[in-house]
Amino acid sequence: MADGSSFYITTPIFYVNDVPHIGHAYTEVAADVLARWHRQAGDDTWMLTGTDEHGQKILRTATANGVTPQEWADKLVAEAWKPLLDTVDVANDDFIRTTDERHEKNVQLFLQRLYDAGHIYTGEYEGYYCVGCEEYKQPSDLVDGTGEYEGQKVCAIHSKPVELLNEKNYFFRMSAFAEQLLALYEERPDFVQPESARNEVLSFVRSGLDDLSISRSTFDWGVKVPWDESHVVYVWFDALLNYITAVGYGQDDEEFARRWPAQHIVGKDILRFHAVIWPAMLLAAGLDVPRGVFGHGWLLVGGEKMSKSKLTGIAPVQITETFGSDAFRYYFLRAIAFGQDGSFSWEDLAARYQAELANGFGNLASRVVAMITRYCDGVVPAAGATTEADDEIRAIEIRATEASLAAIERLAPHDAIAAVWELVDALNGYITSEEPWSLAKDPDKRERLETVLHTAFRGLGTLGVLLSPVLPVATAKLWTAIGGEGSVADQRIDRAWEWTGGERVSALEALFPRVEEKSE
Ligand code: ME8
Repeated sequence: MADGSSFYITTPIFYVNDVPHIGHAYTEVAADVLARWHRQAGDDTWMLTGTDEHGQKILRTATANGVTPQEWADKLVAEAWKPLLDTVDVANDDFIRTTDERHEKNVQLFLQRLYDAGHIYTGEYEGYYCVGCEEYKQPSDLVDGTGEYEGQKVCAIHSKPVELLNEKNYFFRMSAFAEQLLALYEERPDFVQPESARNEVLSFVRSGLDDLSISRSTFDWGVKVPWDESHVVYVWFDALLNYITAVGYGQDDEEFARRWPAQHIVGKDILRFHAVIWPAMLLAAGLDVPRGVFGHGWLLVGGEKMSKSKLTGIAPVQITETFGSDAFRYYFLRAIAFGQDGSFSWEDLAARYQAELANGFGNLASRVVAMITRYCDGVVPAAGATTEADDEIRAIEIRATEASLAAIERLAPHDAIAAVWELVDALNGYITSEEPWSLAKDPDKRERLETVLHTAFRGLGTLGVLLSPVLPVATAKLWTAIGGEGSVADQRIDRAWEWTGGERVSALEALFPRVEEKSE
């Protein structure tokens, strides 16, 4: 990090069968915060997100709504999935749709190459298929249904019955890559994170890999198999390829070499696709495997995964219209250790908003700007002789900068935010104990007052830079008020503590206003 090296990060591409809920927004925000941090550290950063539009699930939804799958996908992308990015302030560099020509044509190219190299054969398969997961299930993946599905076996994730399918399909000889995959997990212990995800993948591959059915012939909503147009490509095989078709695979070798391989951020529900099937596909094609696969936890409702199909989804705007997008971003990344499950609660969100954002960071910013306005006519004072307390603030600025970068490097945004919050708390404590309002009453203490305000002001600027990836809206307002140059999002985060500041402050509205006032 911080040496201009390439950093390519992706989210899953989301099914357009329905509108997004806060679980999808959580993935977007996590990837975006990591991308923004890397971008501000000077890395050649690229963030990709997008939509998964083929397959039976989308076809059925479109048919049930009386439109073609393409019409359905166009509508959902325009009305729901692209707007989600604005709702939670995601600064993605690209958005890929699996119906893009750049994608479809290079899925065919990839498949043809695998076919020509002998990795694909014709076979027959019978098994239980979950349309929700778009995946054949093993009997061990199924559980007993309840309620209307009493007496039937259902998918453990979707709680809906599976369908017995028997098809003559094309198969990818995935089993041939089991040894290479195990060697990869061994050689690169960070390839699959967190540890629990790595263990799950290891035991899955150790128990033996089957070949993978990669085409379907009972419906035609998908990319055509190039040598047999009566088949379409299996939706997952198609979807995984987005990560390379979006960065020039098959059409721009220079771009592809510049970006690939990627760090994938996915929910733990789709870990096997990313940590087993996808690297096997890449190995077969002679391409580099991903930089890594991180499986984050689920947002739970009543102890179960929040889901569209179970109608437990909360729309992201329900949160952002009251608390703002910064609070959404902060809350989910701070409250949930990345990699673990978390339960959302309005009480917890409101409490953290008030204590940490409004009283912690927002109030600090207002106080410092107000005191410089009041005691120094808005002109940032120079520092005089420093004390141990001032030096301690400087030491914490350095620590917060370094510790947060190190946390981002190990994909731990919750630790990065906690490291920065040490500075928020230290600055609040510093102001409380230095009491600038008392110093201001005594003309003999003018130099000390100016040193304290200078130190607090510099600390605030450092905080603005460090928090810009998480709180882009609030830090942009702060940056203007403290006379920072350019845009805060363009400031080098690895040098945040070196910030020497603007010359004047200007009015600063409350960064995190009281929620009651806003909703009135
Ligand atoms: O699986 N908590 O798409 P999808 C946290 N198209 N994250 C959640 C979540 C929850 N309750 N619910 C969903 C697909 N997610 C495929 C992916 S990639 C080549 C193809 C997030 O629309 C999480 O990131 O079902 C999960 O992996 C993703 O949404 C699944 O989205």
